[in-house]
Amino acid sequence: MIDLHYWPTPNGHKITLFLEETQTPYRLVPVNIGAGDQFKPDFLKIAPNNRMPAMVDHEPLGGGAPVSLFESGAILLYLAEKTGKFLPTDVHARFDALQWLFWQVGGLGPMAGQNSHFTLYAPEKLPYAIDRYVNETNRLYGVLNKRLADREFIAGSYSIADMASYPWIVPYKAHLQDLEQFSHLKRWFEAIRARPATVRAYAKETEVRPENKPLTDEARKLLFGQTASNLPTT
Ligand SMILES: N[C@@H](CCC(=O)N[C@@H](CS)C(=O)NCC(=O)O)C(=O)O
Repeated sequence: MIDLHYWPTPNGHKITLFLEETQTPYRLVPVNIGAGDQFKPDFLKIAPNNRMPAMVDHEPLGGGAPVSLFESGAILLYLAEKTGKFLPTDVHARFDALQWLFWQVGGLGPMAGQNSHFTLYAPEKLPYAIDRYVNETNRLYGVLNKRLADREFIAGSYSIADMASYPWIVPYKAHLQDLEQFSHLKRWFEAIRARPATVRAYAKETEVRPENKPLTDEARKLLFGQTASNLPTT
């Protein structure tokens, strides 16, 4: 059985997308990041970066001790290797998919995340910061749109590269982006949204968070006031 330490955010959805596509049995362990669960000592043993998702596979291939992982890209790669699905084995196709997986975790995710921070959450609306991240998100949407001009999915067939990027396009309105300007991206987005596994993955949201309430002041402090002092020293 796999334990998925999860909260329904874009990075959390990446992993439920994979698990639902492959119908892999898993148990959701909620990590309420607005309540500070990411700082609990047991969670930090699995995820020293105090971010979810994290995963513990109690039945790794070949047996042995459980495999415990943090970072969504590492988790997707592990699951693809374990199941033999959604990542090609041919060296060219495999690294074609992996470079786009890394593009998402190093580019689209962090930039769109800062976009949301400055447009939605920052107490002051700072035009420089908003322009910087809205424009960078726009550029990245454009890169993905171009990539999808001559192929159905990012690496040809549906893969972990698509599962990593899709949840970061879902909030396109909040990112102040217009999908009509990105016709190939829009076609890809709608195709993934219609997959039964995508519908099941996004339905997991209400299992752990029946109501999506606005952030409280306490949650804001927890999420946006972090320094090294939030982490235990031992
Ligand atoms: N690079 C990480 C990013 C994970 C991440 O930023 N997770 C956020 C939610 S989307 C989180 O756990 N935030 C908790 C916090 O900020 O304390 C990954 O891809 O797994």
